[in-house]
Amino acid sequence: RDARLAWWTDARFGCMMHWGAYSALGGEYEGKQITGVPGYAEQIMRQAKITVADYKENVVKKFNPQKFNADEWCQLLSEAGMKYLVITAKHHDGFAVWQSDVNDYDMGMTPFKRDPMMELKKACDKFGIKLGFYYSQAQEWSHPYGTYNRWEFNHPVNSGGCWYLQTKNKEHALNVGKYFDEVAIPHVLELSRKYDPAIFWFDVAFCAPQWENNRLLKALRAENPNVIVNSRIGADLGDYLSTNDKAIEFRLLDAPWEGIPTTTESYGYHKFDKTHKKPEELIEVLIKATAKSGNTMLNVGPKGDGTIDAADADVLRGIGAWLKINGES
Ligand code: FUL
Repeated sequence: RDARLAWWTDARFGCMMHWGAYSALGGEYEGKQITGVPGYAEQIMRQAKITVADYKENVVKKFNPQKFNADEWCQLLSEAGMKYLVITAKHHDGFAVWQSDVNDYDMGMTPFKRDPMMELKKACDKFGIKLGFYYSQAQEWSHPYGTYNRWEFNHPVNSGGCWYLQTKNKEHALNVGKYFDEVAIPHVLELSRKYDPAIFWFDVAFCAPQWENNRLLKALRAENPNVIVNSRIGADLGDYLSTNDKAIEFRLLDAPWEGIPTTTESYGYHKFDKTHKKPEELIEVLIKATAKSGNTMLNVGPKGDGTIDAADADVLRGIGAWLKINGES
């Protein structure tokens, strides 16, 4: 584990990005603000109870980030002094933000057609930034046996609880392995082979049975023994500990850890959230975390058109300006 983590421990400062079809909504659906502040704009599908069919039709098929430019993103990250990027390859909505051979619920379904993950991989290599993927393995709203996915009215596995509640539906509980076999495992292996990511950042392990998390990790490790995995794969199997969402907590642990603060109060782009933190506040977070041997992975949510919100870019540049004078490299 120490050998795997060497570059990561050294890096200290990275960028997290939540970006997908939901980014184009920015917390609003059919003319109504759905996501509150604070809130998780990346989860608008659940919040607005959008069915999978409607999500595909009204959201995914309209996702067209025409202004996306991977070099520009990497340039900004470099200016900010960030050494790695972890971006949502797939969030809970199940939509693959790359060109996938696993199924057609991917970038091929959008008018954009390009492969943002491949473009980012190339740009990251060029700028010396390590690229990692956030992959929501344990919460998946698009597959019939995905977990925590049925808020559609009258479905027995309704929202409000993770795995232990879902076990109330026997049929669902017995078949969750199908989702892992058909989607999560092939997706993760494909991402590993195609883009050779430096990190897999998994999430909410407790929304799926631990044995399925284990099966996924085993398949990944067989394919890619050196990739770094965070703790949200469950059962202490990760290489390092992720803190709670948004928590600006400073731990003194005998284990590698990483905080995931956000520039606003949402991970995905939220057009109603104007709570951007000042660079000074985030510099303080970074200093305190570093002093306690932790990493800071600061989240920004790029917009649906592929650009990074100007207010976020200002925050990043502000941190970078300070690091240039006071940072190590
Ligand atoms: C959470 C997710 O449910 C949020 O949407 C977000 O991705 C955060 C980093 O992890 O638990």
